[in-house]
Amino acid sequence: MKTVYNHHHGEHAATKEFFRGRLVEAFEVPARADYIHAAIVEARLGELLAPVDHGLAPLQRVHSGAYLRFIEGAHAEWLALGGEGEAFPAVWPVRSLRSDVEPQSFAARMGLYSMDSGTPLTAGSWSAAYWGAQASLTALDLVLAGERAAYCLTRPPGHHAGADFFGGYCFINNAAVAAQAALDAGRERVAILDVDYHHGNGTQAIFYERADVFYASIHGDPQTEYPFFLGHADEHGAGAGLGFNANFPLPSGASNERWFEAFERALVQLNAHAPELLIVSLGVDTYGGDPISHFKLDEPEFRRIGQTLHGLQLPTLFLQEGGYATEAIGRNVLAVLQGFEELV
Ligand code: OKS
Ligand code: ZN
Repeated sequence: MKTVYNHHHGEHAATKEFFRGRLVEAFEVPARADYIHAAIVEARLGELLAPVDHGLAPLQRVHSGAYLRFIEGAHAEWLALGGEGEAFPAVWPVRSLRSDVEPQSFAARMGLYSMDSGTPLTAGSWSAAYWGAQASLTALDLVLAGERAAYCLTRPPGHHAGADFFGGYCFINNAAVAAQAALDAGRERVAILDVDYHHGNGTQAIFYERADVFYASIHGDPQTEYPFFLGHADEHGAGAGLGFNANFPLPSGASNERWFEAFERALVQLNAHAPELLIVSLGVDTYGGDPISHFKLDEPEFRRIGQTLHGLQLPTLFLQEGGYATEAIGRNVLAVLQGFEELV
């Protein structure tokens, strides 16, 4: 399998983040992608390619122009106001406050265009996120041209980012950008399967009222797990999209047996939609040793995920999302990809 590697990922390098209200060392660090890169090279998984620049247009198909402009210039604004290091939002337009007027204040716009204080915005965030989206589009091109599968190795991740907000370490929703680009290239039915520990609220929201993208996610129950405010089992889609969204929340600490039960149920629904393309939001924070998550998957289970996905017989695009046990992330990702290729 070929890998498209976002060689700009290291430009997004934060030192600190707010985690449930406390300022801590950042979890979403460049070493994550470096470890995966090393594992792929060492295992000779396949050729590594650089992203081809597809421009802003495919990002604008999913994100609002105002949001993209804000993110591109936000860190420079922060510095111009005397800010240092990474910038965090601190105020949000919650219920009864207006979000239809863009305020002048930088602090206010940080809140308008975000969902949490856990996502540091750094000098290189835009470049890393922009090239991540380009990497996902380049990997999609490989699959549209006939490759059975491709892997997009990128960070920051994407599945929490909505049409006009960042959060959960995500700025550009790479899975949504790729799904929309596949539709724009003539595919009619795309499925996104999100196996990250966290519900992909951004991806769900972007396609919630649409029948051309089916979204399914297996994740920690939002009653106790981030992103808390979306990802419940009763969210089935709305309007034309009713029946095109499927959530499988599991309690924190759920057994591997329960995880695979939910996975199989998600695949039954996915197959019923007869997608022409599968996009996998591949987070490996479901690993038992992950520092911020509470499932128990390990190498054999990651290999089984890959093998099972191979059995769907669909053109498949793997996009990197979460996974914070840095020293184990390479072998966990590799287990999925090698399981898919049945190299093991
Ligand atoms: C900060 C939020 C911490 C959890 C972010 C989860 C990121 C992730 N208060 N998403 O898949 O891995
Ligand atoms: Zn995650």
